[in-house]
Amino acid sequence: MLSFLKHSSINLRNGARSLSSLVNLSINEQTGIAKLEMNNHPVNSLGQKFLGELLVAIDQVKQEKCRGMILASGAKSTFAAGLDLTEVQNADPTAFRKYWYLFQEINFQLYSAPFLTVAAITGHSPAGGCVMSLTTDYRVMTHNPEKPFRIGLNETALGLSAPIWIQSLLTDVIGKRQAAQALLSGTLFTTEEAFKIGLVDEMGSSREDTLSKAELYLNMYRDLPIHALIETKMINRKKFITEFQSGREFDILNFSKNTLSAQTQDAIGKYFDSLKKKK
Ligand code: CO8
Repeated sequence: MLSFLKHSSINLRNGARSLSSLVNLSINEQTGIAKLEMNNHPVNSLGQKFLGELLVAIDQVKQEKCRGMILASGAKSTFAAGLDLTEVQNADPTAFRKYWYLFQEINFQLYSAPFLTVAAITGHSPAGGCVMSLTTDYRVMTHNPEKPFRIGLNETALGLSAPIWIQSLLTDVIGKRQAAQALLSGTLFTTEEAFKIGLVDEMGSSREDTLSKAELYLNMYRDLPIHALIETKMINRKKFITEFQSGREFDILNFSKNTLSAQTQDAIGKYFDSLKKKK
């Protein structure tokens, strides 16, 4: 067994109660709704330090026994840009396994959260950003007709293949046939397209409207007993969680091996260069 899985080398609490500048957590005492805002500017790339801080924040939402949480972004036009490619390029195998463990963990904690969750997707949400939004109970995405935001799993363009648990997250939301096609083509859907196929549940006309709709969704359940909601959600998610846990170690080894292969590293390098050349 991988040693960090056995001994959990990542101490979530670590004595920290105050949050960093990368993560802003506010809790409305009256409604019991937390808003976790990601502020790793410019694009909320999901680097290891940032993921660690998000985990501390989610743990705090649990400790405070919140009813619901909005996962939001403080970035101008991106929800989250996926893994930090500077930490994926030429990574050391041991370090990358820990990185992938952290990425699994953030998604696992969101998916199995003992509170309701909504993603307020106020900008682009490619790759790992899309994965994170898929773990929540509901997705609202800003419709920006002039310059449409996009969401999807574009990993084939980077030479990456989607692990089974990520494929399952997508399949559960948009159906098997549609998910298979989207994964093969690596399509990044506009908000309107994503809404049409059910990848997002609702569209917001602006950042404010998106956040307000996210809150309205959580408030819909205000008068229902939270224990019944959470138990229902857990029953619904149990099969996925069991399969995820039993395949977790294999996924770390396999995804790390594939990602660090010369072929994939080459594709990631070219993709990252093309991002920089865009300017
Ligand atoms: N990692 C590191 N740096 C990044 C990343 C990233 N993922 N994304 C963008 N940046 C950097 C850019 O290089 C740029 O840096 P600089 O200013 O120094 O040149 C800066 O952030 C701003 O980026 P843009 O100018 O591109 O900003 P835009 O607002 O024009 O576009 C986007 C924002 C749409 C988010 C765009 O940056 C983008 O497409 N980024 C890449 C997204 C991506 O493809 N990520 C893949 C990561 S791999 C991953 O998440 C694997 C998930 C799990 C596997 C699932 C299998 C299915």
